[in-house]
Amino acid sequence: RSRQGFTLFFTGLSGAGKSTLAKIIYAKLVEAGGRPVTLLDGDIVRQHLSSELGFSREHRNINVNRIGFVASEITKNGGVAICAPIAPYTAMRRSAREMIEEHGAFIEIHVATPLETCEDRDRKGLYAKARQGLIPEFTGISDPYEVPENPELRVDTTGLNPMEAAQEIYLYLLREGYLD
Ligand code: GGZ
Repeated sequence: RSRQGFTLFFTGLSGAGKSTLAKIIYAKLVEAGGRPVTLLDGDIVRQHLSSELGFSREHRNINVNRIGFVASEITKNGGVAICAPIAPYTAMRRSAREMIEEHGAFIEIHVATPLETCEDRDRKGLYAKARQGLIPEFTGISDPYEVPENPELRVDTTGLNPMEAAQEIYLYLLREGYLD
């Protein structure tokens, strides 16, 4: 495993903590040295790679496929790709996995913070807007999130601070030999 690249694929609701965890892990992996690390954060991807897309199932599929493709290229070249889309459908996560596992490991991390917690936090005010019907097809409110059945890792950030949650992920990578 020490030579192959891998992809960390965070999935979960808006506000679950995906970006925060992805950024911490990114910094840790950069600091640890070794393989080049690329962060494909949801915001950045939506801005630079998928700016024309909305949130219909079809558009989400296209978005997650693009992320999967870029991550598979990075993985193929021995790098680490860190992705953090909502990726609400099992089928889209499966196709990303299939694409990436041709070249290296796919580590799916379900950020399983419950809707209730995400909605309480509502850091961007999106849940309030979605409840008012101002954002159609909002994941968890008026659009589905299919819970991953067999992720490599599941973290719930409800009772943990982000550093602690990131540490769990880091320890997993160590234990599984990804950081040798
Ligand atoms: C879900 C939406 C929506 C709708 C805008 N549903 O918390 P955020 O704001 O910063 O992250 C969410 C982001 C989700 O984009 P993704 O590319 O990760 O989604 S997917 O994987 O399904 O393609 C949220 C914001 O965009 N946002 N409208 N209707 N999230």
